[in-house]
Amino acid sequence: MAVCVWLLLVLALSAALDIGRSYSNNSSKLLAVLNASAPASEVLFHIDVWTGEADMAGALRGPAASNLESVIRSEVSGDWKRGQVVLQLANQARTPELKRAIYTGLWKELQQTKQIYDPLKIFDFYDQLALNSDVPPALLELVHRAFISRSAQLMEAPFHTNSRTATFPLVDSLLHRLTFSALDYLRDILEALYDAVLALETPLSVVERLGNFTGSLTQLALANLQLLQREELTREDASAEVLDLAMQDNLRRLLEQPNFEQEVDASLRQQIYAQLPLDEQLLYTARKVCIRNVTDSNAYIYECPQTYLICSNARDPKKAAYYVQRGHSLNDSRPQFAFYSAFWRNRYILMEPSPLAASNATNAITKNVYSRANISWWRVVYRNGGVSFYDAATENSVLCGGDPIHFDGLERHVYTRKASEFAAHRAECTWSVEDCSDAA
Ligand SMILES: *[C@@H]1O[C@H](CO)[C@@H](O)[C@H](O)[C@H]1NC(C)=O
Ligand SMILES: *[C@@H]1O[C@H](CO)[C@@H](O)[C@H](O)[C@H]1NC(C)=O
Ligand SMILES: *[C@@H]1O[C@H](CO)[C@@H](O)[C@H](O)[C@H]1NC(C)=O
Ligand SMILES: *[C@@H]1O[C@H](CO)[C@@H](O)[C@H](O)[C@H]1NC(C)=O
Ligand SMILES: *[C@@H]1O[C@H](CO)[C@@H](O)[C@H](O)[C@H]1NC(C)=O
Ligand SMILES: *[C@@H]1O[C@H](CO)[C@@H](O)[C@H](O)[C@H]1NC(C)=O
Ligand SMILES: *[C@@H]1O[C@H](CO)[C@@H](O)[C@H](O)[C@H]1NC(C)=O
Ligand SMILES: CC(=O)N[C@H]1CO[C@H](CO)[C@@H](O)[C@@H]1O
Repeated sequence: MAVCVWLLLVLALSAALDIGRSYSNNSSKLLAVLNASAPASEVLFHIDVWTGEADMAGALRGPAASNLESVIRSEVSGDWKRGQVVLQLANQARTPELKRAIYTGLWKELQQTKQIYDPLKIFDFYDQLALNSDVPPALLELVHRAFISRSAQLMEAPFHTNSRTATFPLVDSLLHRLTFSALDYLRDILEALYDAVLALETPLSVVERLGNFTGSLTQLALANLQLLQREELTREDASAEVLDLAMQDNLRRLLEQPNFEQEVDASLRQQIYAQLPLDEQLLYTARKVCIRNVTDSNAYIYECPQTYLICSNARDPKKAAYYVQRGHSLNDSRPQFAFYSAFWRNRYILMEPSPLAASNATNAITKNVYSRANISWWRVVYRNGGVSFYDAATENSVLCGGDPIHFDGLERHVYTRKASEFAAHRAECTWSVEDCSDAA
């Protein structure tokens, strides 16, 4: 893009320009130009910002001609901070044309400094520029693009390391700075970032590295969702399942943050939940759920026919629907859930402590799951094909059912096993969650 602008500027500047208050510099060449005392003195500026022909043209015109570009150059003199002064000085320019010429010349000069590699510097400049009137939209766009691409470049670094413990303070501070800005900036940066890293690294590695990013919960939510939408990740191939699991790990780590619900807005949260397996999703989104046997669609858990124990019973949404209460463990903030039924006189599914869980006994069960008025928290673990429920207090017991040996007539009791024996009793201890929000 070669913009060659000849400006014949008549600077009709009044003698008294009210400057010098906001910056204490009185030896500014630019200021001297802008402060030209003679009213209607003609100052010829040749600006050829993109091709750098200015100097030559200026030289041809002789030393008498003022060359805005070289004035700005001497003003900036390789120091990014001096750009601030020029920005302020630009406000003193009497004509919009001159202002625009100064902004454009300034950007050209700033690009010569080493600081141009620092996206935060560009961002600050962009912010300040955007506050001014008369900035050419094309220039703003250019600075914006420079900011986006430098940011993306910086953020690439963590994706090209094998270490999962390396830290990237510059990336952290960039993300921190971005928390004060519209999410659109981050969206643009992520797009450029993923273009680059997905060309060089495997999708799995990109997902894993993103899992180690530190940023605000909203930023991380956005970054994961945006990565999920990439075509590179939706390809069906052998690694698809591994990739899904890694992605779900990332999302779960976000859900485990106690502030997730307060910090991340509802629409973003819904998009995150939607990426989880259905059983898991419902625990976050449904008002009421039913819990049933994965393979037997006529075995739902609720109060037994004759006792206050919990049984596997025939399908009956009215009886099986439990309100989901969501909480976070005090220990480590991970999500935990309680199941409460209005139908069963406002009782919860409660597990009493099991002495078995701490003992040496193997292959033993405890019937310690009741319908009780006290709240009882469960930790839910998601595994292929279903979910498992552990007592949140100790995580030493897991909810199981379905073995007729432990039934008692009409009472098809559920029971708990030692958590360490889950693998040996997978089918007995894996459940399915259904949406029963509409159950009366
Ligand atoms: C410029 O500023 C310095 C110190 O701030 C002062 O001593 C000097 O007189 C000033 N010069 C003019 C021309 O105002
Ligand atoms: C600006 O113009 C005024 C009046 O002509 C003059 O006194 C002052 O020294 C000028 N300042 C600069 C920095 O040239
Ligand atoms: C990076 O992620 C992995 C996998 O979740 C985790 O084990 C590791 O602790 C994380 N490293 C840091 C520095 O957070
Ligand atoms: C549990 O096992 C340990 C060693 O395996 C043994 O020393 C201990 O006596 C056992 N406790 C019970 C209650 O059987
Ligand atoms: C139920 O909660 C009440 C009040 O918090 C408490 O006093 C009681 O011991 C609890 N009962 C059980 C079985 O945990
Ligand atoms: C929670 O913390 C307490 C006290 O530090 C500890 O005894 C208990 O085992 C922890 N529970 C879990 C599930 O980690
Ligand atoms: C589900 O039903 C099957 C078949 O009856 C049984 O083997 C299994 O233990 C049951 N699982 C649960 C969690 O109830
Ligand atoms: C902040 C700044 O640029 N100050 C300069 C103002 O001009 C004096 C000379 O008058 C310089 O020495 C300062 O560096």
